[in-house]
Amino acid sequence: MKLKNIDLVANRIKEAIEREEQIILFGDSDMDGVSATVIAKEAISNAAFFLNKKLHISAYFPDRKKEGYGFNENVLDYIIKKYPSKALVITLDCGITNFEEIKKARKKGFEVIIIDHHQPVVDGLPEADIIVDPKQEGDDYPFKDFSNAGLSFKLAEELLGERMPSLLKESLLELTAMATIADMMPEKDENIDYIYQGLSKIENSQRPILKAFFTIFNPEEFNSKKDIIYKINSCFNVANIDSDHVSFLYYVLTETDVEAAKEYAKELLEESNRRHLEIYALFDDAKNVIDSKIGNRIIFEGSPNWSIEYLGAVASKLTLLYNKPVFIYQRYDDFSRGTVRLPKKYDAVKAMESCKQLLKTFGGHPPAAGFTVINSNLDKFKSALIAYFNKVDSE
Ligand SMILES: [Mn+2]
Repeated sequence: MKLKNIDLVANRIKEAIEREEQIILFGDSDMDGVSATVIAKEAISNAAFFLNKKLHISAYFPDRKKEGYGFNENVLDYIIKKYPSKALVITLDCGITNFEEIKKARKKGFEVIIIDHHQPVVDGLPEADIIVDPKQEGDDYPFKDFSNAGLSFKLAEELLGERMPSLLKESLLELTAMATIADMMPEKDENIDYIYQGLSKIENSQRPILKAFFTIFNPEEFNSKKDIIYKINSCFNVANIDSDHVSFLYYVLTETDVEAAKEYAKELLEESNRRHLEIYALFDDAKNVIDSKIGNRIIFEGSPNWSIEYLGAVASKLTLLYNKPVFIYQRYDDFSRGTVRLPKKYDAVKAMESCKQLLKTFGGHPPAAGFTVINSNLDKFKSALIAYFNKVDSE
């Protein structure tokens, strides 16, 4: 059994390679999105090598701080300008909720493939040419909880089959394992295999940046190999995107020079330590505010000073501490951008769907999601959420 449409995507990519068409990968800018993009890029490059064709491929990412999540209008305009003669666009770890942008891309003559593991919204699917999403209607594949890197690995298998070189397979599985852990996907079924296989020899990785981290860290300071992976993932948790929409993490993961990779590893570790201090400071600040209103049904707080960059990590810690739904946001002049973490029994996507008319954008997974809301709707949004959670609890 196969994921719905994965064979169609592989065939379309092979055709694009044969015809030497321009392929554009568009990944989300977190560890899973970038890993999914790197895996797709390396698998497609290999397929082109077997077909003895010159490959035209490039990869872009959204600037989460400036543009928000996903395949946004800004980046689309950039692509339209840069590729006037059109291309095959493949979105990874995003796209399934980008109705307008995908419509526009196709109107401009681009072909669009979505490979996304996020939950489609109830209204249906965007008008893409091909969609792979295990959570879409009609996908009977029994396992649903792949990371997007896992979906890219499935694509690699479909593209290369028996011809996938074993070293490439090992290397792609390492990224799949790390992204599965980073995206907090449930460790069951195929995810267990990916993690087991991916981590089994990761300390001797062929990927210079991974090897570099294992050289820097003293294994005695960690309880397990998995703890080292958590640490490396926290170092990879940088969303720096340059003005050409290329992600720093993408450079890092694809760096082939061993010395350059060592420098990257040191730089990332320093940056990660600095970020941890920021997260603790913000967490303390949020805790003070929340403790002054301890009877509240949900945690719904924001501030102009709470950087969206750190809010995901802070929200996770707050949910653990208070065991309540957490909606925290950075407030800008006209709108606020926030992050959501919920205790296990709730679903963030459903919660926001219940009042989506108040929101500019929202998306994510049941336990973790994000939103953008006009400031004049903040109070209404909060009331609607409280009503939603009261209703769910009474059912
Ligand atoms: Mn993801």
